[in-house]
Amino acid sequence: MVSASGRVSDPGAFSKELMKLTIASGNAHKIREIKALLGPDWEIQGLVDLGFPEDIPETEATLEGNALQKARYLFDRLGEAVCAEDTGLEIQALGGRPGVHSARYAGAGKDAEANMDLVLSQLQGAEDRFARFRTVIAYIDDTGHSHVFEGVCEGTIRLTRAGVGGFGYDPIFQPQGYSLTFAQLPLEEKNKISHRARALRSFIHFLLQKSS
Ligand code: ITT
Repeated sequence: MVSASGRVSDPGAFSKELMKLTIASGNAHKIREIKALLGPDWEIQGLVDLGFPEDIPETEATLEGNALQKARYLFDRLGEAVCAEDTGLEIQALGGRPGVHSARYAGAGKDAEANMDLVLSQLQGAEDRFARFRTVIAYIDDTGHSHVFEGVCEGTIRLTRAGVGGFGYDPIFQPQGYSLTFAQLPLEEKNKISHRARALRSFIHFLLQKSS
């Protein structure tokens, strides 16, 4: 059951000292979405909050591999439980691309606008516009064991951009069952159905079972 705010964790489900999450991500948009999904009772720290100085390598060939790589890298430096997530936009007509290359699809140093331009040009004239976002969360617990959680959101790639909210590919992605893009939907709406929300929900469910 998804709450009206899209929150993934019931207030009171955890004891206060367990409501902490360290995330190996320097992406402020992701951290903002995760904070909104968990609510104000959680203490969330991203790389910026930690003052973490380095870029964490992402050199694996899969979302799972990259999420585990990022989480393990931070765990090895902090020695405490951490998580990381890797997300990709998988477009059917492009054989699953950009996928694991979503962040730098148009080349190193290019931004979300260039990435969307490339996708739209590659899909010019394409009838099949099916796509899905896939998020993989990797969690390394305090004993060093790893756990992986996945969330998927299906939809289509629009012919042109619409909306100014969200980030990344949101202006061109229309989730199934909606007539608006993620960039047109309020964050609470995206958070009810997004790939990230779904992965986070199964992760939080796992933490809840572990703590009971
Ligand atoms: P971290 O590795 O520091 O977490 P990142 O930006 O490098 O941040 P990813 O490797 O997961 O993140 O890159 C995925 C790219 O996919 C990201 O840069 C966005 O452009 C895009 N993306 C991720 N989540 C998205 C979402 O919810 N909506 C739209 N685009 C998204």
